[in-house]
Amino acid sequence: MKRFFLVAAAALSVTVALPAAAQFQKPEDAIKYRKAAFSVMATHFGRLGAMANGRIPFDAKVAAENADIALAMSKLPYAAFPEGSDKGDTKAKAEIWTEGDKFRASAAKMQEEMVKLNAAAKTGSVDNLKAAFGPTGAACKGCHDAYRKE
Ligand code: ASC
Repeated sequence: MKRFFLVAAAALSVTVALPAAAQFQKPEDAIKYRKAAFSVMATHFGRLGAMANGRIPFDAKVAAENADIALAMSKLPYAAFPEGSDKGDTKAKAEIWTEGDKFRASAAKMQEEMVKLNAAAKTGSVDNLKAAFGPTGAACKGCHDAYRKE
């Protein structure tokens, strides 16, 4: 039994360590996956924005919950840009693959801002949330302007 678990654990670690492209059977699977992650991120980021902008009342617990989901989603999309996934139902620009380092830096910037936004949301202060929301949105926009087609 112990041996079974060791083998299962080893198999799992191999799966996790596979390169991003190998995790998707087809380019359209990667496209669907990254769009889903961005969509969930946008939904929960948007709820934080509604609180930051006073469109809905600030609630510290709700802010923390939304910030956790947005943060978790921010980590997911970038394993889902394998070569060949520039074609199909996607607005991804070719530059994602021709200037990969810049693209990844732009993604990392958003992820850093999302960590700060998460921390801000958890202070329980709407002013902290407001201060962190703008830079995070700017990081989203920076990547969209450079790497997303209209
Ligand atoms: C959002 C959302 C984005 C970003 C971006 C910021 O709420 O869904 O993609 O903010 O529009 O400019």
